Amino acid sequence: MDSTIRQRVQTAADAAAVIDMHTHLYAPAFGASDPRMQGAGTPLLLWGIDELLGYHYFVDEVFRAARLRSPNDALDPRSFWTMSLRDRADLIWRELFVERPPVSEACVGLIDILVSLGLDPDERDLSRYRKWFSERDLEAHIDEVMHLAGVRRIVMTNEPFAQVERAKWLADPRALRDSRFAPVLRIDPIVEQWPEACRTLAGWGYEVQPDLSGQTVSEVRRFIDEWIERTDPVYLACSLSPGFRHDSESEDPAVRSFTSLFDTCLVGAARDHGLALALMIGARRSVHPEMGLAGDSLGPTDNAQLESIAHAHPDVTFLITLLSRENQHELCVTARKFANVVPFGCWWYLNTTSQITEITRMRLELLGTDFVPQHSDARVLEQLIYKWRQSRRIIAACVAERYDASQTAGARIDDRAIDRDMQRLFSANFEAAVNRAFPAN
Ligand code: HDL
Ligand code: ZN
Repeated sequence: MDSTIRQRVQTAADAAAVIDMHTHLYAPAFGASDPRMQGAGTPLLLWGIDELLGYHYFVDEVFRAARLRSPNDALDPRSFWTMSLRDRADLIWRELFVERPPVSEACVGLIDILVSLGLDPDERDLSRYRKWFSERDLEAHIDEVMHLAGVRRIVMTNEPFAQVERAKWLADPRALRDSRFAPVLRIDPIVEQWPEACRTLAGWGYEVQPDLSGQTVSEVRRFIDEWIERTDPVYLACSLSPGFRHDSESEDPAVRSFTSLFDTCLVGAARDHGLALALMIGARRSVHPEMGLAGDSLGPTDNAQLESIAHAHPDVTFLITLLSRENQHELCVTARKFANVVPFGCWWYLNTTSQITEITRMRLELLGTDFVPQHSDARVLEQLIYKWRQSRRIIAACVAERYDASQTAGARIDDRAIDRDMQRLFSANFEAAVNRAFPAN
């Protein structure tokens, strides 16, 4: 490959500010963890070394490392979760970073974060890191992390069914506004756990019945409308299990219920409010419940269901990310068939060097640059740094390969075109998909 094209693309990618369209980060007004007082309250914005090491990706990995190191006194989830966050962080640091070189994506990512923040990554224990974070001013720290990551807007995941967050929105929604963050209304329970969601909504005063009788559908829609009004989301979102079925004619009443709620309430609200609907499909929740957030797995979904939705609602934009590697090529083909399907991100277990490379190459070959290549899914603030450095590097390399093929065929590619493509991939395609501009702060 022409090395200058590779460098020209990397330079343009590094200069392209990112709108990170899916994270689990929150504006500090929602309540932030405090590195000086771990475990206090129920913070929504997580940051600092203990929260970074407490990330559920490391929980998976420390259980495996401990079991293979000493099979007879393997970690037990019950005792693990009785440990304080600091003790869990100490254990994870020792097992995954001191006893062995960091190798996994999450481990290498943490090293990248420490070095980017000017810290020595070879500490035997966490005391120096804890002291450094305890002396940080959070507001300035957020700005520095966003600058290091090249992120100009952090899109949140706001969950009205989550008690702590619900209380914050009901108290004073205006106090939660922060120009660095954008809200999203995430309403999985309505379509993933309807019986429980029905009980919760009834408790909040909505006239809803498990069998959708009476005013149920209009009342669910009222709930969604009220929360759209309250939060002003940039899109609606829900996660769907891999086995979901979209079929209003199904013999299965559960499928008919799902389809009715989905079409009338979620898609109906998206259409009426001019919002895109993000569908995150493929998570099999709590296959190992004792592991908490680390207990979720995945499964392949039936792409025909997604095509049924896209065909039934051509006037609604669907932002789609699938969790199974096996579904990625099908998603590209579905997106070719339905322009209202916008693939996004290399989600969760796909957010690795090998998978980001494979998926981005596939998308560029089949979709050109008409997709949103990545989101961070960051749960702890400083993760933005490594997740975006890695993704920018890989996405730029994949785009440079396509430019190289294009130039070899005879096309001429100038720097303005490269800059424009990088802007589209890292922000403008998302703005177009949600039909909303995000002015620079
Ligand atoms: O459902 C989701 O949005 C997933 O991203 C889960 O939050 C998952 O736990 C996660 O953090 N993946 O990276
Ligand atoms: Zn997520």
